[in-house]
Amino acid sequence: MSYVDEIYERVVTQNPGEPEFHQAVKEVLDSLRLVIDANEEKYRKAGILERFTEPERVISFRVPWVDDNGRVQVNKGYRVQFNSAIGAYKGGLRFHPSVNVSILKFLGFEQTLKNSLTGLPMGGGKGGSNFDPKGKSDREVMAFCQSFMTELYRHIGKDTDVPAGDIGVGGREIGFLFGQYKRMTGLYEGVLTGKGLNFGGSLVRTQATGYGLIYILDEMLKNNGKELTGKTVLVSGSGNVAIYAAEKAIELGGKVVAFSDSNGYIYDKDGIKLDVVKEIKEVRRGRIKEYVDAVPTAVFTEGKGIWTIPCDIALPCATQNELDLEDAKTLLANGCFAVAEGANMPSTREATDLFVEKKILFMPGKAANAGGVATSGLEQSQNALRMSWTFEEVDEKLHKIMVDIFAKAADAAERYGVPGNYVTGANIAGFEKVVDAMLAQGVC
Ligand code: NDP
Ligand code: 2IT
Repeated sequence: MSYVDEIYERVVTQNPGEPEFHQAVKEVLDSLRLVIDANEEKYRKAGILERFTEPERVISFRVPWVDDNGRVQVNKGYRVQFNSAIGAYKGGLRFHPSVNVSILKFLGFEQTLKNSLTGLPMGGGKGGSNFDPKGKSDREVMAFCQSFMTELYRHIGKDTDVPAGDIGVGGREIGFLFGQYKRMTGLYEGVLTGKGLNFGGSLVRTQATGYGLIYILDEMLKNNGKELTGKTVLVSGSGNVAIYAAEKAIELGGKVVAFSDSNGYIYDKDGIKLDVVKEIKEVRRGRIKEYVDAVPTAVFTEGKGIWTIPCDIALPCATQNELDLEDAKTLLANGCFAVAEGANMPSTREATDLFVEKKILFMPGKAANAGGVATSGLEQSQNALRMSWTFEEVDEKLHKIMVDIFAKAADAAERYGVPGNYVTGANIAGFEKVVDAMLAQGVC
């Protein structure tokens, strides 16, 4: 049996009931076959894949907090410290009722490769809780965050593990978490990224994932003789990534006609008015269906179905496995020629395979959404320097990092004889750096 197949079986057997983790490992290992086969003896002897697919540490803890009725609630808290070969653990925290070990391991595994692609010295980690911030008061969110950090603080630090935001964790939550870390440790340090601008946050971090997604999309289009101007764009989700992807896409001449959330999707044939979406989502923390109250010519449809809207470019920016094989077929049938993933693993394996087979322009999440963590890395640099750069300085660095990631993925795809396959290219380019570091550091 090949080393790849052997390791995949081992991962499935040793991590039962973790479908998202299995899915992420399989996709990556399958696309690394060429590299692994070429180095099989060396990698086997060093147990590279056994180590690469096993998190260095999974921390799990109880998070008790008191709700507004005076009742004690208990949630699960986790931090997965996946791989520290090229730097201290780095990755977001997700607060969503679906959070479990499988999802956090898939995210930590992907993060390791993503962080490698940025070219910055960051290892991979991810954490979170099954806490649902929806419908909670600010005081309840604070109580939860303080309790979460009261456990987490002993496992993190500016040179050991630096969490940030993800689904359900934005500026408000990072602020509460930072305050509690400072209180527990007495340290004022860059232990979290995505902080407020007046306490160590970086300009552009809020916009970074969405802007970065459009920078790499634009680069991919240009390199293939296409452009964003005049193209119809679908954006799923309506959170941090979705909003700023749409903002930059519109700035570059694209026409964004749809957004969604877990209740349904809106279609505005005249082009989404982003200030309306921002008011609903960023100010009122409302639902996307409220858009049609402000823009009566737009239509809200309950449930899934955003990918049935005809488009040129699709940007899934909500969550894992939100775009399946049927959706992929529909997009292709409607003439969609480019997909860039703002979310982590939003396309199912079958959907991804179809996009690659049909040779549309497809940029996988670990490359396409790396602008967020890259800008977190820039926030860490500014904190270490006790300085802050201007918006233009950070934005320029982000742009360059995204262009470089495109070049790395394109180059690795060429080198391994699959030009234009950025899935394989991104996985190989991310993996090479991590594996070289693991080999150099011996058995650890
Ligand atoms: P937010 O919490 O700001 O927004 C998430 C959006 O996705 C919301 O509109 C939410 O709808 C929707 N959504 C989440 N879960 C589901 C679900 N199970 N079904 C349907 N809709 C869902 O998160 P972000 O924008 O930060 O994250 C979006 C994606 O981007 C995630 O995959 C995340 O891992 C990834 N990402 C984020 C980065 C960042 O810097 N924030 C960096 C790189 C990747 P609702 O409000 O109804 O739940
Ligand atoms: O998935 C991701 O890359 C993030 N949620 C951002 C992580 C970070 O450390 O900024």
